[in-house]
Amino acid sequence: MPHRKGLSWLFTHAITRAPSDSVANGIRAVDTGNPSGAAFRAEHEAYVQALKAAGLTVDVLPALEDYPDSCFVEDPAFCLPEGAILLRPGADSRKGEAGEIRAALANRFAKVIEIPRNGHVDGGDVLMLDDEILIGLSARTDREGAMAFATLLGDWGYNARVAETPDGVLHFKTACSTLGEGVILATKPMIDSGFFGDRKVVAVPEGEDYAANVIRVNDVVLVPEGYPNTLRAIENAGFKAVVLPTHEARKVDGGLSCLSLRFALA
Ligand code: CIR
Repeated sequence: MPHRKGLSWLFTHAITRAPSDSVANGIRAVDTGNPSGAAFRAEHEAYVQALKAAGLTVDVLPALEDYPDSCFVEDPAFCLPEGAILLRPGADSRKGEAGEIRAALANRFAKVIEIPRNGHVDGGDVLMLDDEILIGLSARTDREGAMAFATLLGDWGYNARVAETPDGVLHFKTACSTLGEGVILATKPMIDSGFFGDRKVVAVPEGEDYAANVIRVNDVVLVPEGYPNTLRAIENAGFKAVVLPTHEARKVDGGLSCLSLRFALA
């Protein structure tokens, strides 16, 4: 069942949150040094400007020092045209972030609900396509949470499918993205997984796995700086790219998708 053409890439609004100084304590799998709050805020400002240039109205929420990873607003919520869903992030230090973003969602959506039942889901594990929503199981998203979320999405009329995120990948979307118009960008292990069936997939070139996390926003694809081969592959597939610095976000395993909730309001 097709949901809606452009559901996964035609947007009018975004919600973001400025990075805190406490982001220096953000969670990371491998320590490559602490991000600087000030440098991260400068990168974040460029990100917000790029979303605005792509045509979005952007709400920038104030930094939350109590939550080091709270600028990664994609993880505690999920937005659809019908309403917003507060998720249950899987990392203990991030559990309170859903409550912190509720008011900002209520400002934009008439309907804001909590994911039912138990279990955990991080928004970074949820890949929205135009005709299907994939929920990746990971260290942050367990089967109980994924099934509860899939059931809720089904009740709202969406096709949802639960998939196994390959080992060693933080979030499902760390390793794949929608480029829009039915095309996916993905790392080799994700392609080999067979999740994407016969969809058109652009492969992330060897050694550039971090660049699998991009976002298509209206006419452009936002791509992290420093991955020339992925940039070329995206452009060769016919997409217009805008390159953005993500050096500070990367130190705490963050990418371009994690930094915003994007949605279309009528
Ligand atoms: C975390 O480990 O939760 C943060 N340091 C990074 C979150 C990145 N979010 C995402 O990929 N959706």
